[in-house]
Amino acid sequence: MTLKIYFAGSIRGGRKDRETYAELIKHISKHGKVLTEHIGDASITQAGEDGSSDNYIYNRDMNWLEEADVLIAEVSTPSLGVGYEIAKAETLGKKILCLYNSTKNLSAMLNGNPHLRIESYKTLDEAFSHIDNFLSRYHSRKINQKLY
Ligand code: 6K6
Repeated sequence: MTLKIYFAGSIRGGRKDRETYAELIKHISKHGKVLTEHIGDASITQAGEDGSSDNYIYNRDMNWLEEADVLIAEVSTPSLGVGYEIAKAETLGKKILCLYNSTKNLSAMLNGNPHLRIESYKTLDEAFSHIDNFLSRYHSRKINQKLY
């Protein structure tokens, strides 16, 4: 069964980490289906407009979040939407990995939450290792669920 991954990254919170999101999404795609590949697109600006209404985006993204097996959020750039998605995913019982650049100061509301896996990185390779580690454990859990 293909793993479904919801990737969250800032849009209206600011797009300065957009290229990092694109690299992370490319790497995460080796593990399964990234439902939110567009988060890394250069065509999505901070205005975040593509003709879809905010209500359409909210409903679509919440459906994807429910469908997803795991959430991976890049949280270096503070974003209300990403914070909301993390809290929602926690309520839905999803496994959550939060990645942030080690030069940033993370909110205590994430850093202090024992239900989140939080990892900092200096290089993209370090971020990729955190992702591989997080998802490989999840793969084996899914396999066990299937067997028993
Ligand atoms: C769609 C296509 C191009 O532009 C859009 C419009 N904007 C959004 N599209 C998809 N997801 C969005 C959009 N705006 C916010 N989100 C969701 O909230 C994403 O899943 C991001 O993880 C998060 C970003 O929140 P803000 O508060 O930084 O915008």
